[in-house]
Amino acid sequence: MSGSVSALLAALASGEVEVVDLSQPLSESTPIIQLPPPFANTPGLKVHEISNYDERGPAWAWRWLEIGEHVGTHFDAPIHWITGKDKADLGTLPASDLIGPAIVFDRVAESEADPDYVLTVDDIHAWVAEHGPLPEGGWLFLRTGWDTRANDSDAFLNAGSGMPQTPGFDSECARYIAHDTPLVGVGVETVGIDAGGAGAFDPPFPVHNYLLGAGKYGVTQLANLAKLPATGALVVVAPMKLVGGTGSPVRVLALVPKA
Ligand code: 23J
Ligand code: MN
Repeated sequence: MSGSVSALLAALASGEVEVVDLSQPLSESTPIIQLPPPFANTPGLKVHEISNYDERGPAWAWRWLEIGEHVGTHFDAPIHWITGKDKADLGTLPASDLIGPAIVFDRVAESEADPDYVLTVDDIHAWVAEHGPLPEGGWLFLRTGWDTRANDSDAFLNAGSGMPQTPGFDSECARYIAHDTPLVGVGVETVGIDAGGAGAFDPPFPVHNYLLGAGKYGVTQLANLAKLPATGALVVVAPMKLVGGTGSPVRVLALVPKA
């Protein structure tokens, strides 16, 4: 229906629909995941100047970037994990998967009380009983309040005990979302789509294992989920179209109807 896009544009122009930026600022101090030995770790962002309106380029400024694929608010493609190695990368995934309905689980209080809090299949059933069925092609966002820690790497990674303690999903919930729901992806506020302790889950890193193995997607380090309703927002998830890419920084935008 040609009128539906016009209606959306009118709602954006009038402020009835608001654009909410769900990406964190990306800088050289953006927290990055720290895997334990013997695993290799990713570099964060390093910005190099090419010219800055100077003798290297009198009328222009430009820079080049040194960065890992999995830094800051970023996208996990199916080929990031061995279970998804024959599935899509950033250059091949269908763009239609990158726009869809967003649903939000608010677990701020639970995560504050227990940094190892994990969402379960029962929680999904309870959410469905309250809000209705999980949407086809939808993105499930887990709001934990972790975005308030994003400027403090120690608090964000929360590994003071030796093991990272950050909230996420339990293994059965990850398997359920991957295999038994019409969702295409999950988004979290933490450094990775798996809980901090998920290296010790069965299987290890179950969200990576099941979700990416099912050809679905993950997004990390989201901000501003507090501005989204439980249902009713539309989300645009835009990673780089990087040939062979396992992930990339991503701009995530939500269109939210004013209450
Ligand atoms: C590699 C291994 C384990 C994890 C990760 C990467 C990520 O969190 C990531 O950014 O994909 S948990
Ligand atoms: Mn990643």
